[in-house]
Amino acid sequence: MSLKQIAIDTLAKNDRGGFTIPTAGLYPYQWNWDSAFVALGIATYDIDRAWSEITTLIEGQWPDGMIPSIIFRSDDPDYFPGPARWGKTPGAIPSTGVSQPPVLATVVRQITSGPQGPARRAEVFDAIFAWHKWFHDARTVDGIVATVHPWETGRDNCPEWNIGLDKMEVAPELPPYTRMDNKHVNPAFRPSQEQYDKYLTIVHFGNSIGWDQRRLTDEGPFLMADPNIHFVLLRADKDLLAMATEIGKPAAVCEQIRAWIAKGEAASDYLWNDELGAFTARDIRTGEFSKGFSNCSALCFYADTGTPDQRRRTADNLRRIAGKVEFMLPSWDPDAPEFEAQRYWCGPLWPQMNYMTALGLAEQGEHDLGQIVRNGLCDAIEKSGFWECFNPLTGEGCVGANFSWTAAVWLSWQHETEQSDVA
Ligand code: 9WN
Repeated sequence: MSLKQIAIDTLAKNDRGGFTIPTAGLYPYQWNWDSAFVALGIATYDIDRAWSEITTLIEGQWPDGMIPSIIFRSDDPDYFPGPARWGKTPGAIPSTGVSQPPVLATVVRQITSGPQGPARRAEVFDAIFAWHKWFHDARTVDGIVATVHPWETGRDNCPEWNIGLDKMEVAPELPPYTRMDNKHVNPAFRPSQEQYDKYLTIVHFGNSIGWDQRRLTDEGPFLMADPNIHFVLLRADKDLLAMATEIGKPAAVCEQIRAWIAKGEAASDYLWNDELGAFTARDIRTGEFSKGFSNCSALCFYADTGTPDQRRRTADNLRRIAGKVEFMLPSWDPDAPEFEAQRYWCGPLWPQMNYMTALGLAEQGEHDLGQIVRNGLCDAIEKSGFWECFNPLTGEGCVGANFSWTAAVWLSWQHETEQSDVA
């Protein structure tokens, strides 16, 4: 059977009726940015089903505009922390109390180029605008978009977060819990117990303040700036502005988005770690930078931001790293001490990150590097199949098998190749 057919079958098996789970067992719910990438893949063969991935995600939106990281349509004992641990949340459907990188606007713009495009863009525009507004209001500190939880960044145990986590205490009153992730997959691939205690401490705090998002940002135990959220949001704001213009939104709406973009462009510099020649995470309370190049550092190309010198040094880092691994792009710098080739965000390459990085590099004329990043993922998939992430030294699959976003990215690239062959 072709990889294309296996990818389509993988997505069909993970379909739960209008939305798709990342993989059975380990992740039994709808995740935010997973669904956006899934829509990108399904749109290559069934645009109506792709669209429902987006509308079901939006059904989980909170009254304040936030779209949460996980929508809990059921209570599945396979996953922890589930709805009971997150407590009462204000959306129509139980959910987590944090968000995830907002790739939705970019995906919506990309998959709605057909005849139904303008109507579909108009259908979801206000919801996505409200979500971006939430990032710019409730999650912004002094012009910098912040993050309050490593889970919100989508890059759970990346060593970038250690600066913020090291300063945290585990809440003494933290109720006991049993992890489920380690029952599904090899614990050597997953975050440590201490990290989990701290993740749960932030959840405990959020719950104790009734998930007041402004207070969570200002008073929460963890406050860092994430290049992933920053670049993804900046790119998404640009795509939102393009859609606002195309569908004729009022001038005030376009002006608001332009102001967010200007603020975002100015904030890129805040994340520039001159010592490393890379965009890295930063602790907002102390100003301390993280100490490694990650797989979101080069998303400056995807967001079309940064100075020529910052982009040149970023590209130099990519070339250095390409000389260290067989399969680009590792989630953490192989020259940094905390690099671990198999442990989740400490080294493995991640399909959706390669997708965005390769796209940005190609768009900005860095074709050779873009191809290297694209080939890294394609080679790993051809060798091992549709895994959640891959060991960048060997190409072996890590963590969850039969993974939705891996199948979706593969389909999206296959489709692109087929289109260019026809042209
Ligand atoms: C917590 C579903 C999600 C991805 C994240 C990835 C992982 C969850 C976990 O799985 O996070 O949200 O339990 O580890 O880090 O990016 O969206 O695929």
